Amino acid sequence: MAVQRTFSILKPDATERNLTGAINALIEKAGLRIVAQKRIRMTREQAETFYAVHKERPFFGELVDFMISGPVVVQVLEGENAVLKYRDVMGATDPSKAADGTIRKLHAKSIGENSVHGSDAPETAAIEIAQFFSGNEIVG
Ligand code: RTP
Ligand code: MG
Repeated sequence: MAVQRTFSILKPDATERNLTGAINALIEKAGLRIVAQKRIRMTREQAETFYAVHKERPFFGELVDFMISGPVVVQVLEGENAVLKYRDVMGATDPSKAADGTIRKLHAKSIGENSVHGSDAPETAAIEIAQFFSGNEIVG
């Protein structure tokens, strides 16, 4: 399996509780390398574009409001099988269903305020990375 990249967001509920270091430690312990990282405040337009796939879902408005409610940390993670590996480290969307030791089991507040985002496929990872980083900001 070749080295792969995935896109990650530490969501506002994580920055609000000062959990970015604790979450980064879990990411690094899993063998993923943080090859780009910045703390930003997403605009409404950025959040709506990012989650456009969910725009017909009942939780879309709430999700966008949450994602712009505070700072987020956007990241590029690199490693073997990074997309699926990070999904495993994150745990299930609903923290009550997440496996022990996962980021969401340990830290998520609810199905909506669930601390992290990770790309669901290599193709979406490439699109999401390009939305937030230029090539020279990623140092592998
Ligand atoms: P993500 O995209 O953030 O990595 O999370 P995911 O793949 O595990 O979940 P997805 O189905 O893509 O949903 C995106 C985000 O929408 C919020 N959500 N709220 N209230 C609800 O029922 C509900 N369902 C989803 C979560 O913040 C979820 O991560
Ligand atoms: Mg998703």
